Amino acid sequence: MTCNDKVICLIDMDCFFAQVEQREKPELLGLPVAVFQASASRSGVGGIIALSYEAKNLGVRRGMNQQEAFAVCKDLKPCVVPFAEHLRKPDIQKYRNASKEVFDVLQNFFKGVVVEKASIDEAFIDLTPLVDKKLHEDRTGYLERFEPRLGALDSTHLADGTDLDENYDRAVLMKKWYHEYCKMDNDHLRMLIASEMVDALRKAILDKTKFQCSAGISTNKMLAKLACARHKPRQQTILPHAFCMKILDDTPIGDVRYLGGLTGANIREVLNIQTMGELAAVPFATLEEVCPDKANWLYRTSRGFSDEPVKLRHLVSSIATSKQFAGRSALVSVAKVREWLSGLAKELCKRLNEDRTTNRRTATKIVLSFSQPDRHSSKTLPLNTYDPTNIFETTMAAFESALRSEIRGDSCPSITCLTLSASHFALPSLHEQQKTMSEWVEKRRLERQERMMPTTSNRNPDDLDWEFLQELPEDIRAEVLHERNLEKAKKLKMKANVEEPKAKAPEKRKRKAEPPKKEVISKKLDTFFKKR
Ligand code: DCP
Repeated sequence: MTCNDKVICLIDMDCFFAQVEQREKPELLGLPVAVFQASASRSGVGGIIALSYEAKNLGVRRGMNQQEAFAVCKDLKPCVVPFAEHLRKPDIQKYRNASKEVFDVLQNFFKGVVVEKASIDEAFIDLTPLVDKKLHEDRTGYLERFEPRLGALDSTHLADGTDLDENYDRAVLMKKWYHEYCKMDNDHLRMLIASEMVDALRKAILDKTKFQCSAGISTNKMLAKLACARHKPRQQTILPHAFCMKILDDTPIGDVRYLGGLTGANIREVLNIQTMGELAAVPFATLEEVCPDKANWLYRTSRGFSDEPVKLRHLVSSIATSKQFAGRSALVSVAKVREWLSGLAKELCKRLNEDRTTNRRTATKIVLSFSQPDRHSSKTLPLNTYDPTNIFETTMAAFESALRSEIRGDSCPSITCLTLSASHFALPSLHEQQKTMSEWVEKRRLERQERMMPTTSNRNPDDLDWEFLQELPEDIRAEVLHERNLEKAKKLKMKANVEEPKAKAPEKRKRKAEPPKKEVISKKLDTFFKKR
């Protein structure tokens, strides 16, 4: 049983949506803030989806409605997720944009590591290569240099099982661990090296986005997640593999990655156990009997082993819009389904277009899913256009076709959920890439020209538009600059020739040496597009 030689970190933003609201309205910083879901009900406000730690500490809980929340905390500051443009359903684009800011930092902070987007506010990072490089470069030097810095890791905790005790002293435990384990054992030292890196990363996230986060550092994703949850917010926790049984022993089965749902509930019920420690005590033969397809995985997981790699992923693999119609709000008429599906298609297209602009990719499949009280159905269709009318008509036809025998006039069977999900992204065709780039370059050029209009008279006509230049792809920029330098050199040479009595006619040379600036740029752009 190997695979505990990795160094994996989980970054989890603290009370993410609440932080986004607090950054937008700084007067809410340090106060109990609750983010409520928008709701189509009369009040327009649904349950709580995120809470600042001040609100959590006062006893407000996720899922509470307004009345329940204010009964617990009368000073609660409510924020409500806005409705989408085309539908009376919540629009979380603001939080997605904030998430992108965080992921931009995550992707660029370390060189040569794999970052996996796990959710809107969580990422796994495989730090193994960076940590091993540091360890093997100069182990002794690292330890000598590190010692005075131990105190600086003031938000780092060690999960050894005593870290949740009442008399837990973070600094004392860290110091003891450093002297008794890190100095002697590379498995522990690697965790320490990683914790310095993660500390720096968290500071960079705060610096660039103003958002606070927590982190877990361990030998696999499952343990990193458990570690992260132990000390929140604004903290990071190390869980060396040697201590993982001390943690797993008391960990409820449902707290473990992939065991929070039905699988975990079944295991608890069938084996009549509650914790990972109890699961580890179940003989393999029994696991094989009750859960043959997962026995091996359960056996290893309960002992803190997991091979699940950190996958290179920073883009979502599908984009979906969905709406639930619970209880009496279930849709029972074709007209209502049409209305909602049309709104969902518009909303989906808006997001797909944004995604195409940002990520330069196009979805090629769309799945229509709908739920009825007793069943769930879905239909996968090709996606050839981002036109909302076309998507609506295609998916509506699929819906009507699937329920053909049950639809009577305008009445249809009760629908409790409608979802449109686009996936199977492809990179744009070469032709499309060239078209988009040309359009973009032309648009930017016109914008710049417009902005420069009033001041053109003050400008040296030989000047390049530096702002515009900065936005060009790097290779074109280099070529344009090179061309400009050549021009300058020619001009200087020409000037020298004019001053020399034996120089040739300057007029003729001048015309040859000074091609109009725009021609030079567009020639280079043409070459660029041909190359692509
Ligand atoms: N979220 C949501 N609906 C839920 C759960 C979460 O819309 N049922 C949103 C709001 C959260 C964000 O996702 O801010 C991230 O969820 P987390 O579970 O990571 O919780 P928080 O970041 O809010 O808090 P914590 O600091 O405990 O991670």
